[in-house]
Amino acid sequence: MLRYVVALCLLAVSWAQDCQVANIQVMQNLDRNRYAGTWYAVAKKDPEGLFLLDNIVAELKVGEDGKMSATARGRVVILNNWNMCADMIATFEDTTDPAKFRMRYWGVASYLQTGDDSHWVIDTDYDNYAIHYSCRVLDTDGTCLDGYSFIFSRYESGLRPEDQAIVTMKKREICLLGKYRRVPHTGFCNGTQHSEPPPS
Ligand code: DAO
Repeated sequence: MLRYVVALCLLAVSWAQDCQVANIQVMQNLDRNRYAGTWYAVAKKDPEGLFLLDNIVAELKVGEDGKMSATARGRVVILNNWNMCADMIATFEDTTDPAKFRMRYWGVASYLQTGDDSHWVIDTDYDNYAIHYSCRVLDTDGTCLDGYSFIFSRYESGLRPEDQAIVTMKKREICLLGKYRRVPHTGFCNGTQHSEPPPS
């Protein structure tokens, strides 16, 4: 029996490291009610044509029908140099895997980005960290050609030192180690809508 467990673990590790999107391991038995709540993005691997820059906070909710939805806010630059806080809304469509969703999103203002991306929960302990992953474009070899990933924390100040090792391990497993930038929280998007018009 032990032999089979070890073999399965080895298989899982090798799958996790071949960078095939289809083999990426996601959170087992995700409990969406525990995943819900406020998450601060503390690191981000950007997609091509990045959108949300920093001060990114997401509020996830589970409705009475069990469906997940979210609002998110973050600093964006539009029209080349107009700094503003984008208020975004997202709805999630379930799939056969409880940790894999389709996420449709749009801005409260019509000039903000809209999209329909995957939203995979790679890992979370619910109370401290969550690792999100989305591949937008698959390469012909099955790896991800364009995608993005957020490292979320329940704390604006960042990850607890004790969570760093597991997050680093997961970044490696999804082949994104070294691809993230820190997401600062400066208070730019706190309070009511904040925007700075482009210099004239
Ligand atoms: O910022 O470059 C980018 C792409 C991400 C766009 C996603 C916006 C909607 C955010 C909802 C997050 C819910 C967890």
